[in-house]
Amino acid sequence: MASFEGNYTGASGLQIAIVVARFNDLVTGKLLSGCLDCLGRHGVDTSATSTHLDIAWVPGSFEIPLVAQRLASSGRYQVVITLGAVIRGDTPHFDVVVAEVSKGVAAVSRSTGVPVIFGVLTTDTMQQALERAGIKSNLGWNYGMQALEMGSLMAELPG
Ligand code: INI
Repeated sequence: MASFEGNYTGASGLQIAIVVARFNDLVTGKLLSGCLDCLGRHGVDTSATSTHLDIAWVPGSFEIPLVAQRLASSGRYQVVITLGAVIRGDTPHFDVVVAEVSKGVAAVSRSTGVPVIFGVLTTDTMQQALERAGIKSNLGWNYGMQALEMGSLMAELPG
């Protein structure tokens, strides 16, 4: 019997891309800070001159899947992290944006074979989003951990 699981020890060897939405950047900027803090403290070079980490900014969460697709299919990255915030109170088309970004990210992951971390907050209010982006906890950190785990797990799996 084989047992496979990811780890957080080889983080400095991973090539990572992050796609961040500018919409609600009060929230997404904090998610990015938390994510970079996590990656940096696990050995990833997060400096401006890093050759292991690239960041792509998109207008809103709706655009995340397209850019994640380009990055994941480039062959350059072992894992892609997506960061966004869709807030129900801000948009009558909340359900449309959420459906597109969630299905889109899952499709990119499956079609490219590259793990794409779904770091898009979907909340009813800005207060709830901020609570998840630093006021109480910062889920950006969790998304960083999940990226490290999935990046290393995929390297372990056969095929
Ligand atoms: N994009 C978000 O990331 N979050 C939102 O809450 C949001 N609202 O409220 O509309 C939002 N809209 C923009 C959308 O993602 C696209 O950028 C836009 O429709 C252009 O395609």
